[in-house]
Parts: sequence; structure tokens; C-alpha cells
Amino acid sequence: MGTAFTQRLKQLQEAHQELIAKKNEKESLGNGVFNRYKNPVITAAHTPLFWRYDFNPETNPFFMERCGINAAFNPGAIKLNDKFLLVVRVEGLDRKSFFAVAESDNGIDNFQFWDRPITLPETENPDVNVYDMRVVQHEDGWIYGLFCTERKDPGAKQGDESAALAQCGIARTRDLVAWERLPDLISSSLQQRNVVLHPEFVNGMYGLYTRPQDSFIEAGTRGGIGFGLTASMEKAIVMDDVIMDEKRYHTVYEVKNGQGPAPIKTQAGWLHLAHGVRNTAAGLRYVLYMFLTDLQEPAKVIYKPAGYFMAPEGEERIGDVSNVLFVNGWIKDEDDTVYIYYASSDTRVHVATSSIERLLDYVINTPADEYRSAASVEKLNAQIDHNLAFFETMQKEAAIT
Ligand code: M1P
Repeated sequence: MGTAFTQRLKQLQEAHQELIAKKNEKESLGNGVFNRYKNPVITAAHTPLFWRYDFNPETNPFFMERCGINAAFNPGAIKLNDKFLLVVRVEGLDRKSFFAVAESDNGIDNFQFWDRPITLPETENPDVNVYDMRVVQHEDGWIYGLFCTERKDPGAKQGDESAALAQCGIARTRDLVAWERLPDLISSSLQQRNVVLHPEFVNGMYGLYTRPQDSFIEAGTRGGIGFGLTASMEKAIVMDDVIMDEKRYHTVYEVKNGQGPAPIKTQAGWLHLAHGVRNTAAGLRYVLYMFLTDLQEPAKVIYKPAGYFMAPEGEERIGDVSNVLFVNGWIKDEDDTVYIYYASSDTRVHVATSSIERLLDYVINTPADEYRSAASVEKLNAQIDHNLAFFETMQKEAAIT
């Protein structure tokens, strides 16, 4: 074994170890709703070296990368056996994504990938690309993974090598190791991304959040988050989904939107996290927003703050697809801490923490969008009046004592 090989191997191992062992810290102050953390929790560099390098000096004398990883982002999330587990979308240099599990004891740092990526069985119609798995512990006892399966559009014009069909793939597992593939969702739309399983039965049926689109990129006429029921996940069919949260002019979700992870059940309703997309001169901008739905009717929105909950900041703005925050995984811990695993610019994964109490306060007490600048000024004046009255009371009380 040459010295150069040994030295490079040692340096790479040390750098990898240092990255995995790095402690994460909350960013100071924040907005009171959630706390960001300083370091991304998963990057392409977190993937094991033995995935990327051939360790045999005879077959890899320069110790060069053989199977490079481009990005690690958009993870599903679940807590199992006291471990925080992320089902990460890992993308190779060949642009193909696959799923791999990374685990941590505390949910904020030291995420380490399991030795092997997930071997996901295929249907008789092989997937070309799979991504963005929503992992849901359903009350039927299975853990379901719903993800986007993408294939070339069979109707593409000759020479068009980019037209694609996105559909919802479905698999289930007990342990995230062995997966059973079920048939893809049959739905009302030829394009179906961001499909999410509701964690409880609704009137004895499985509830699915959908996102029908007219084309691969464009939401078109039926844009919005839909909701529909299916009797079985072994042959899931939703033909009559209704749009429960629509795209709307001059909002942060005017171009399209999509359900994030499965909603969290709270005393006040189902807490939802979603992404909204708008167009700008610099291209599409993806931000996260929240809303609350009725406990008995999970498709009925009862509170929805105006604007975004979280938008890309600092280095989050830059990546393979810049100006994007996307989320498909969060974990509510036993103490009601909520760990939000969001990805930035289709490149890396971050964590932000909050609590059910804070998120409910945010979603219930943040004013709703009234869709006009003048209404926004009215809202602001109402808050200013409220504060001035409060300051006056405080001053009077201080004068008396
Ligand atoms: O590139 C941003 C995101 O674009 C898609 O999301 P949507 O279907 O809402 O446009 C997905 O490909 C997602 O993975 C990606 O992060």
C-alpha cells in the first residue's frame, strides 16, 4: 500500500469522523416560534466513505471516489426504539435518488447512515427515479413510505428527453430494513407528487393528501393540496380527491403547494406543515407554511397564518436548486418537542426545534392573510394600538407604585 494511498485514506477518515462527531448548537435568539441550529444535520459528506470509495489499493491505487454522492436532502422522519431516524433522499452523481436511513440519539447531531441504503422493491413498471419519502406510522400497525416515483412520459414527443410522469409509490415496513412494495396509487391525476398518508383511519378508510397537477412542473388548473379516501393501501385508489388548501393569487403558494410530512395530532386539531411556491425574476422560491385542520375532519382548514413559517436564509439559499426550503419529515417527541427536518436548496438537511404549544400558539394567533396591502396595514395598526394601550397601562401602574 503506497504512502499517498494511506495518507489520503487517513485524512478522509479523520475528516469524516470529525463531521459526524460535530456537536450542533441552537442559533441565538430566533423568532420565538422555532429555533434553527447552526450546522446542517446531513450533507452528502455524511454518507459513509465505503459507499463512495473502493478501499482496495490494488483496484483503487489513487484512492479516488468511484460512486460519488451529489446531495442528501428531503428526508422522511420517524422515532423508533428511541432513535431519531431520517429516511434521506440521497442523490448520486448520476442524478438518481435512492433512500438511506441515518440515525441519531438526540435528533440534532451525530447522524450516522446505516451501512446500506434501502433496497426498495420495484413494481412491474420499474421506477427511473424515487424521492421524497413521507414515513408514517399508521394506526393499522404498518409504517408506510409514500414517495414520488418518476418515469419517462411514454407520450413524450420524439426528441423530448425531459417529459416525465410523477406518481405516488407506496411501500411498507415494520423496521425500515425490510420493505414490501405495494402498487402505485391510482388517482385522478396523471401527475401526482407530495402524496401523504394521514396517520389515522378516517371513517374506517385510509386518508391521503394528494397534489394533482396538469404537468410535471406546472400545477395547472387543479393546483392545491387535495384530500381523498381509499379503502385499502394494497390497492390504493383516490379518484375523487377534493382540494382542501388551494394555490392562490399573490400568496407564497401562488404557483403551487404540497403537503409536507403527515400532520401531527394535537388537542386543537391536526397541525400541518407544507411547502408553497411562488415565481420571482430569479426563479421559483419554495418556503414552508403551516395550518391547522379539524380533528374530526382533517381536510377542513380551521386556522392558517398569513405568509410563510420558514424561508431560506444565509447558506440555505444556495444549492443545486437555489432559494428552496422543502420539508417532508418531522418528529413530535414524548415531551412535545417538535423536530423539523427541512432541506435547503435540494442539497442538505437541517433541523429546527419547537414545541406543540408554541406551534399551536403560532398557528392560532398569527393573523390570517386578507389578500390586500390595505388589510395588512390595518392588521399592523391593530397590533400597534394594542401595544400602545399596553405601554400606557404599564406606565400608569409604574407611576402609582
Ligand atoms: O426543487 C424543489 C422541489 O421540487 C419538487 O417539489 P414540487 O413537486 O412541489 O415542485 C420536488 O422535486 C422536490 O423534491 C424538490 O425539492
